[in-house]
Amino acid sequence: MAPTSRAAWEQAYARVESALRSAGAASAADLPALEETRIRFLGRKGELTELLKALKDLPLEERKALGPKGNALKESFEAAIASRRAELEDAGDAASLKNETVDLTLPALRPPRGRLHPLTVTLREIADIFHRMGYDWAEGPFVEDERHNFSALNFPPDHPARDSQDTFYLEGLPLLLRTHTSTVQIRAMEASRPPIRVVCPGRVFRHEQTDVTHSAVFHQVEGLVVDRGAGFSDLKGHLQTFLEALLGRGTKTRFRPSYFPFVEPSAEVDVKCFLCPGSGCPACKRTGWIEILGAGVVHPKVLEGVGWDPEQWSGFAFGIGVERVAMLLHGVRDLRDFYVNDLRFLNQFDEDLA
Ligand code: 2NL
Repeated sequence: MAPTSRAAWEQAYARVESALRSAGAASAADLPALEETRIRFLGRKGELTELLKALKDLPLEERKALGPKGNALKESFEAAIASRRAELEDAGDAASLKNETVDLTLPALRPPRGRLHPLTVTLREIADIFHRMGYDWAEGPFVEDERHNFSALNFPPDHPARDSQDTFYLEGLPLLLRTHTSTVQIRAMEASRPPIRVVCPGRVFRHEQTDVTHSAVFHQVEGLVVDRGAGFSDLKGHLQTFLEALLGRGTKTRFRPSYFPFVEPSAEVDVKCFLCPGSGCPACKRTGWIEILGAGVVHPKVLEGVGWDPEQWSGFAFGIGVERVAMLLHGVRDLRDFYVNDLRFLNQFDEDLA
């Protein structure tokens, strides 16, 4: 029943105030209980709401006297609700943070990590061995002139390697893509004076069809030593040292006569097959020997061509195919696997490159 007199309203006020005190906004156990209490008193039909509504039925003078009292009660209740709500919300945040703690003892996620291409690793491995043997490292341009690629290396003007069947020429220019890194050794000689001991690693280009052992783009490490009295026995010693460092101590080698226009005498070097016990396998084509590089004593014409006196200076040189070495070291059967960047292939080199 809505109170219609001042005394009745004050009685109702006392009841509501006492109920508020015993309901204890400040002691609500959780947010739903707090909301229930709020609605009980301040909902549309709440006890405090009704008390305030009842003011309108009182005479103006009494309304003026009692209104502030009712409003003060409402405001203090609202303040109590708000402060308890803040308390409960903070406690909730703390509890959920507790569930989100980080276990610092868990192993870390391993971030995906890039690594070097197997050809890069092989090229560096080869060049590093020569570096330890006192060789410098030199690089040069892919685009070359005929002189550095052919003439300075004693290729006669009608040599078939000069043909556009075998060499990529730049359209309308007297330039080509180098077919070996000997060009860099010519440049190194032109730029300095003897003695010299240098390796020239890099990419080379030949106009040929791609198959399991050939590619139009491949990589070489060439080496050159020029010194007083340097000759074939020094070549044999350096290559034996290199091949034992690359393939293991006691590696057996064999030098067979060969021909390259820029060296004389000239040889192809084989190593005892390390994949079969000498009985013959596909890698050694059933011969028990694997061809690994070409080499020879620098032709006097090559020294003369760069203005070095072949009466005073002599030297030796060699050329190593990086793809061929990488295939032998890792048992890769198809050279094209190196160029397609198939991760199923590349990931197999994980351990080597760790
Ligand atoms: C091969 C053969 C060879 C050379 C490269 C060379 C460089 C100069 C002078 C003389 Cl500047 N020679 N390089 C010599 C012999 C063989 O490579 O079959 N490489 C895969």
